[in-house]
Amino acid sequence: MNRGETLVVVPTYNECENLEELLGQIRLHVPAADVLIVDDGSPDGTADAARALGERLGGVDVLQRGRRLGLGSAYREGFRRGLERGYRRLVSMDADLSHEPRYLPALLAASERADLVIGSRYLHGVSVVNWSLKRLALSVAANAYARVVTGLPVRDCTSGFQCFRREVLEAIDVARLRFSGYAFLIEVKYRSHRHGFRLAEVPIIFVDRRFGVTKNSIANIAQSAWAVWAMRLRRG
Ligand SMILES: Nc1nc2c(ncn2[C@@H]2O[C@H](COP(=O)(O)OP(=O)(O)OP(=O)(O)O)[C@@H](O)[C@H]2O)c(=O)[nH]1
Ligand SMILES: [Mg+2]
Repeated sequence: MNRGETLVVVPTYNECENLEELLGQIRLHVPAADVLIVDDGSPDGTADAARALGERLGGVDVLQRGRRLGLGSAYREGFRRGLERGYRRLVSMDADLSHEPRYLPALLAASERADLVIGSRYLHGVSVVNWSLKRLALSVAANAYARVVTGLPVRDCTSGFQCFRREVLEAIDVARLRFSGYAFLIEVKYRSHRHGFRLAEVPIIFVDRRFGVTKNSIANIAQSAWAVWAMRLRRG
């Protein structure tokens, strides 16, 4: 992989405690990849920490926004910047190390044969560590529901660990995606599939966050429940 070819986009809100390990591991496993942190004015100083680590490691850019605008919006802006700068592959991943950077080489390798590669928790049974039974049941049920409603041929419809070829993001017109949270993650996959792109999954072991607090909410899940119907009925 050449420098300037792959950009890893990481949305952050109060992820200061996870940044050093995250950026160090990305550098270790995919030394040529650049990173874009999209921070929404985290009160814990995530953006400053990212800049300081970036000076040490190189290849780390910070897109700082004034206030919390949501995961979907962070990805829309991050992807737009990545496309403007000419990257051929754009990766989405969480900052809390649930998406371990050691899987990045497998994601990138699979993207030689697929247009959108998904790091999947549900490819071979369930590979999630440290979730309560309740949370696991909710995620499995939400995935089954999303799969049935949208007809998406993937096991993990809500995964945020993905590698897009730039053509996919150009074709689905990222700026026009409407949803946020989990619904956004389903929407990018759905629209990619509807455009006829090849989707592939690679297995990952998803580990619950050790540091920091969740930004997930019941409202996010509830919004996604109707959003999948909106996607299907719009047939976009
Ligand atoms: N820029 C930005 N990032 C966000 C926002 N909400 C969440 N994130 C980031 O999106 C990623 C996923 O959020 P998480 O809180 O880990 O969501 P989750 O994985 O469903 O839940 P837990 O891991 O249990 O906390 C993390 O890197 C967050 O910091 C937001 O409004 N703006
Ligand atoms: Mg998380």
